[in-house]
Amino acid sequence: MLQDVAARRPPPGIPASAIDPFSLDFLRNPHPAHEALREAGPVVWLERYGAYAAARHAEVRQILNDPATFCSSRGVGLSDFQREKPWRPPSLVLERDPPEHDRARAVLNRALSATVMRSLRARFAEAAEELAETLARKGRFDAIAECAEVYPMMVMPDAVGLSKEGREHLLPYAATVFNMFGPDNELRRAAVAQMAPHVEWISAQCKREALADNGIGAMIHAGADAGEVTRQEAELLVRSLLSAGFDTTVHGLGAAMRSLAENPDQFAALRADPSKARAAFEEAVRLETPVQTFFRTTTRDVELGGATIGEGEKVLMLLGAANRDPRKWPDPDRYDIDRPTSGHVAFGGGVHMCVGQLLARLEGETLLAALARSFARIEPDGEAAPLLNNTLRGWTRLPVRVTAA
Ligand code: OVM
Repeated sequence: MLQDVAARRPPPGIPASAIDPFSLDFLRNPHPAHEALREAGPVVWLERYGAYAAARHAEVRQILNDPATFCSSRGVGLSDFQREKPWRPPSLVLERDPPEHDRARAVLNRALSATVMRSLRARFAEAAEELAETLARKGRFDAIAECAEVYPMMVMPDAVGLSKEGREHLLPYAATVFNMFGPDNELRRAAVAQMAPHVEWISAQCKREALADNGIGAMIHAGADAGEVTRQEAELLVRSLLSAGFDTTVHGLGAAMRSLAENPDQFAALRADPSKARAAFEEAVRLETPVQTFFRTTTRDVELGGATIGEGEKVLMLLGAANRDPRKWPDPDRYDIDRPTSGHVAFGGGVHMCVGQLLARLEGETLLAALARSFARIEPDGEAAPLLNNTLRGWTRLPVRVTAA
């Protein structure tokens, strides 16, 4: 198998790279390697995996906007579902192509619509205020364990309608899912070794009987009552929400807190005008890109970045690299809450663009506005520890010190 991959050569004109985007060194600090991959060319051959990679904004956009050529139904991790059995039944949205994708997507669109967000806003804002006040009194705390993980867990399980029992499975399950998109490395093997109890709890929570009858989970099951999807499909759509709706926002909120703590002028600008909270969150997800990568698989010969790629090839989209591409973003490494962030790919793009983006932004906006009102200052208070995950970028430790307003 490894020999197989090593023997494969890129077509003429495509630069080869020995960079491993799933190595621990890369994941600890991806920025130097992102730059190297962007500068190597519009498309790069990853020798280690026998796959292509796109690190520039223009090519990532082209891939996202052409789901017929760059398909998701063969898996959005390194594994090709045409050659390997998926580790769990494929997602009805993430791992499907139009037109089949669209019927399931419509059910999620409705359960995560602007109307539903309006019904959640008051409760989310209240929880954010409560947490921000507690943290302001505390003075020193870990922005991940005591804030970025706490806030979503205060509001989301209740909004979905989950049982009070077993909620501690949510974040480990999501971290597992995101590790499983990667290659067969130590992170993926460690994920496999500990996944069973999380997988079991999650599957049980997807059932209609396990969900409160007034939450987002029940709204998804209403799509089955209406005959839009089957009961079993509704369960898989709840699984999508539990896979993608928790860890992602933890790391989005963590990224925002880190960016604000490290850029006192930007926190001051947010304090001066808390209505910038939404923009401050959006710029943080551009800069840090909690979901760093997804693969696509080509369905035909296609021209990408001036070279031709054959059918059945895996192409890695380096979303985090595209979000710092200097061809697209002036001063790309700078956290600037007044920057126009439109066009960032932290939520992907095209038909698969994050179906939960309104929920993520609601969490980001309400939490950051509350922090801006409760804290006069926020600053780093020791060394942050990076999360090591095959897909997610974030921190496992982020000590900060705040002054109450
Ligand atoms: C899903 C799923 C899982 C992980 C991530 C994701 C970012 C979706 O099960 O549909 O989107």
